Amino acid sequence: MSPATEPNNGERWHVEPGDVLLVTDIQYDFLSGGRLAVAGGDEVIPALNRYIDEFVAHGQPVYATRDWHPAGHCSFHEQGGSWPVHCVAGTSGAEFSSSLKLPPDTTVISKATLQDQEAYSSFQGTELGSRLRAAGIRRVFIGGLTTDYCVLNSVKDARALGFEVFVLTDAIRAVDVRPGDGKRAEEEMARLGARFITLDSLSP
Ligand code: VGL
Ligand code: ZN
Repeated sequence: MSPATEPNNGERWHVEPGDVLLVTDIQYDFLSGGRLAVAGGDEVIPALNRYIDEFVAHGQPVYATRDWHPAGHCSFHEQGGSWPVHCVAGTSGAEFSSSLKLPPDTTVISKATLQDQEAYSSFQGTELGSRLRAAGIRRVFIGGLTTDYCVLNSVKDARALGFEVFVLTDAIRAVDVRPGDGKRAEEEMARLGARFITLDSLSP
């Protein structure tokens, strides 16, 4: 890891008013046995559950995004896209993992819902940005799947919208279609001003 993506730089962090936790795409199709299984994807769930506990304990909101494609979405191989069929709205593969302990008042954001448009960012074509603004959010803490697609593109948009961004290094995994994609995504997020944190540096 290059210095900029080294977690924490010795800094501690804690949850404050104005913070949101953005849990990205913890859906069966991205997990082991799924149609677009991400290596190590399941490993982020226990970490995310601990982040969730921390945000709930501080009364701060949790948002969960889901890839939510129509059948025949343009991103599928059959349509000339890059991916196997995955996360088709309403199917079991698109459901959140039952191991993920989302609070009852979680706000769910569905993305990439239009047939002819790929949308890796959770902000693209959704109400996420306006909802976070309306809720007075200043800092976005993002974890989940996948580092090199949804997390990267969501971080880009969050930074462009003026949010501070913290990437949960111990709760993300990459698809790595090309080896090193995840690492390069982390470097790009660092260039954009995102900071990298882990549970280890949570203030006691
Ligand atoms: C994603 C691959 C295909 C993502 C979505 O949300 O990261 N990756 N579709
Ligand atoms: Zn997708």
